[in-house]
Amino acid sequence: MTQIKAKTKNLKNFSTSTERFEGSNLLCPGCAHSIIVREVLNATDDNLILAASTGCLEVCTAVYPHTSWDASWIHIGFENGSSAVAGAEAMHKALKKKGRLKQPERTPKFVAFGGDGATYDIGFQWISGCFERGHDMMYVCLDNEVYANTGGQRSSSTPIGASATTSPAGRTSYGEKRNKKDIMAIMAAHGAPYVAQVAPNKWKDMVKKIQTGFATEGPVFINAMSACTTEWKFAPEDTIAISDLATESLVFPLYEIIDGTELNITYRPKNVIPVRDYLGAQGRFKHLFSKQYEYLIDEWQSRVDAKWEYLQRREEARV
Ligand SMILES: Cc1ncc(C[n+]2csc(CCOP(=O)(O)OP(=O)(O)O)c2C)c(N)n1
Ligand code: SF4
Repeated sequence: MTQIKAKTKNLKNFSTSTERFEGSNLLCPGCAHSIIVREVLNATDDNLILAASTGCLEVCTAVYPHTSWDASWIHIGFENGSSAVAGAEAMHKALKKKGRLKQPERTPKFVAFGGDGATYDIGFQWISGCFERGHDMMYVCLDNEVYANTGGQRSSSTPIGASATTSPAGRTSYGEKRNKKDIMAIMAAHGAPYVAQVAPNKWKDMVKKIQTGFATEGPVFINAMSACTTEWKFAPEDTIAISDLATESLVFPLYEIIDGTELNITYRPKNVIPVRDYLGAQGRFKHLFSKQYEYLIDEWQSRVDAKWEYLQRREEARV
């Protein structure tokens, strides 16, 4: 598990990088998936071997005979983008050992993308297997907290109180009943050399983490908050504003975990804003502002405060 200090690309290098996610796509205007993917791919000049699980990203960027991907790219099942990339990585290693590569010194970066449905739920056992076997790859979860592509069903990433099509809010329900699964803790528990949470509004933080991930030997997990204009119900032009509300309220804290233990908080808002502001900006939480369900907003705040306290203690304790 070798960690190499990453050389951070600056904005100028970044803006002049060859685009490998380009042209048109059918993602909704304002979809954060495309911003994240572009930032991930631009973070390296190395060759790329990519996979995408079924979901908005795959469906909207590879409508035969068109493609937005100017790199080696595969879509296989909803559940196993991770194993496709792990297979390519293993094959590359084997061919190198046999001396059958034309440019053995040029090892590509292996990256799999999946939504939270593909990651937290349906593809989880494949991802876990890849991490247990220690493949040299990066897995990026585009976490929009819902199965967006099939109509907005709840996933185990959907936060409590959100209205989703299979957990709708109404007179007898405040929407999703369970707390979001802590995928960061789960992936870190695999002993992965690098696990990090990123958000597209914090561009520098994100690129630094992606570059650290690319410079790390072994499996890397990135959980990327991906605001979804359609299912979170906000105006397409507000994607970055909503992302700002998420990171400034600490609903979506930015941190990394090295070798399964060392936790570093990478962004501390100067003025932490109330969780209420984040919830109030999205239609999926609209019902929480009714008399009947308002108590949940305080519960939300307490949960976010407790998690922040926990992260700070973990960071301080270095365990
Ligand atoms: C094994 C399997 N089950 C269900 C589906 C149907 N399906 C296609 S995309 C999708 C939802 C994808 O959700 P997510 O992974 O969260 O990505 P998003 O679309 O939100 O980006 C589902 C359920 C499928 N293709 N394969
Ligand atoms: S439904 Fe959401 S995740 Fe899917 S393309 Fe639209 S904004 Fe993006």
